[in-house]
Amino acid sequence: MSTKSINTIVDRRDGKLAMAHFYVAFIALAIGGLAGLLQTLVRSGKYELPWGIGYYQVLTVHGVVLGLVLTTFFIMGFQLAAVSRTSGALTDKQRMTGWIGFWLMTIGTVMAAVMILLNEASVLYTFYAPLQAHALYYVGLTLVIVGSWIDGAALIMAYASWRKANPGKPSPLLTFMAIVNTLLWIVATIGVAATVLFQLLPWSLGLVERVDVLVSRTLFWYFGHPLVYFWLLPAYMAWYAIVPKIIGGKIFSDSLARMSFILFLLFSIPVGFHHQLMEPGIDPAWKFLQVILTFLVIIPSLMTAFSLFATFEMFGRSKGATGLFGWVKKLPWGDARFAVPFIGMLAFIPAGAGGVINASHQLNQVVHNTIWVTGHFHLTLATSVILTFFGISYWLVPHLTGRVLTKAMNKLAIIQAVIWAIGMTFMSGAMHAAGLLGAPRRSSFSTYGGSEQAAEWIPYQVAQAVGGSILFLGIILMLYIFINLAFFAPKGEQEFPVGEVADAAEKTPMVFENWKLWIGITVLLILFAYTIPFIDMIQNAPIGSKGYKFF
Ligand code: HAS
Ligand code: CU
Repeated sequence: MSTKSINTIVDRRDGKLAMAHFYVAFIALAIGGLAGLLQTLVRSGKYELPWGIGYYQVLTVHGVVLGLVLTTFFIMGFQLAAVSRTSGALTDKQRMTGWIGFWLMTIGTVMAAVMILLNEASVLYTFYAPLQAHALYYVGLTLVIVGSWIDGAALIMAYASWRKANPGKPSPLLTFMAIVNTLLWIVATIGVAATVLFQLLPWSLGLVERVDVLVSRTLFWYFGHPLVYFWLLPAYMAWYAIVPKIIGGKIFSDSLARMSFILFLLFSIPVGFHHQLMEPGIDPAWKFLQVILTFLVIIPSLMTAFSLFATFEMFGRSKGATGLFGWVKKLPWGDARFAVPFIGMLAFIPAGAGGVINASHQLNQVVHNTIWVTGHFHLTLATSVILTFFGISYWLVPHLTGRVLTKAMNKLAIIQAVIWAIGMTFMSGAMHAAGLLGAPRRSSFSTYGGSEQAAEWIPYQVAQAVGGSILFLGIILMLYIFINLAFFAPKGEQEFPVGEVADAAEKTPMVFENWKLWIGITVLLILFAYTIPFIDMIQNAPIGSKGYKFF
């Protein structure tokens, strides 16, 4: 028996906590979006930054603020709201824990941001050693992570009280998914916390002179790959559990959804080497193993695609659709809550295909460190994931502020997504193409001494600036809609949609909640994939590198 009442609305006090996260996220969108525009303009070769601002400083702002800050804050806010909605209001203690997490993350963000603005930390969002930032930059990022752990603790506490009150029952799907993502995040962030606390921080404080670059990069990518699934899974939460309700259909299978999330927990982490395929110092046999594991982590995404097609088709046919693709016409194209995330899904087909290319060792030799990779993550993160986050905001923000998404805003939201898709087609398309011609990533404009090959890239860089400008227009529209929904839209009740499972689906088995089993296998896989290569690195360690500051 449940001791907490489960409402169809998020408790007002939990709503405030979630909204606090969203304010930071959308401020980050404004700052990071402006930085992105400036970068594409600089790279076109037609514009120079004023007041001595450096390209790499702006690039660091862009990556940190959008890749790390916007995402973490939005995800934590969304997960808090989703757990409160599906498992009942947080207790005072849980909510207080959430606020402590929020403030720690915010203080950390401000510290890191100040250091970047002072040009003390132009080391990009991956902060690869031997580039060395000011110690406060590392402290700031550590606080963001510790804060996110405390936010995560609030979620886990809420889940535990639901389980206690409902013995023997599977937890609500959205709560379950938020918990898997939180566990994934906690296991993954241990890697980045280790390199920051034990390597980068003592080194930037001058306590040690040298840093082992390979160890640091390995710990970073142990975290860096699951990081991308930490971004993706909240989008999948919406695709699996919310979009079916919005279209008026059913979730194809609760068990399949849970299974795919568990597979992400198992296979997200032991694959970091696919970011280090071109690096010396790692035995090719271990790279090969991690590439195989990478191909295993593609399976839950293919399961997701299958399940989405099934949901859409079942719904269309129930409305009388016939033929192979007749169901496409029955989908509610005029509803931004559906159409915007759908554009994200569509983008994920080429985006995911690009990922499979990256993961293939020989093809990685062609694309690694070229701007192709930048094109890849602007399709995955900056289109599929972010358009889904925008789509979530269109109902969640008014739900939390007691307002409604008006017809006019709904229309603007669809226009926003179309603008985004056009801008990204130019920008990401040009990045992919230029990457295949060898154009490097993480680099400012250069003619490379008048080289003929570099001249070939310039038209694509101009196309990127065109795309970047269109995208910036999209950001302004998004901020306008967000401010409207948070402060000015008419008062009313906006639904928080939660899907129901199709009648024909199998009953959900309890094995999915056997955390000892899943975390056990996760740890075993990590040990299997990383122990021997890690021992190799330490036993054959070079003397290490001094820090470099090129800014
Ligand atoms: Fe990636 C580099 C491999 C997915 C993000 N990736 C990056 C970086 C980022 C990133 C940020 O193996 C750069 C990091 C840096 O700064 O260096 N990636 C993959 C693979 C996948 C993948 C195998 N990446 C993502 C996602 C990201 C993301 C998701 C963010 C959210 N990635 C790599 C590799 C590198 C890399 C290498 C290193 C490159 C290098 O050399 O540096 C897979 O997870 C992709 C699987 C996805 C699919 C698609 C399934 C499709 C679905 C949509 C269905 C659509 C429907 C609608 C139903 C197989 C689910 C259709 C309806 C109709 C009517 C048609
Ligand atoms: Cu990866």
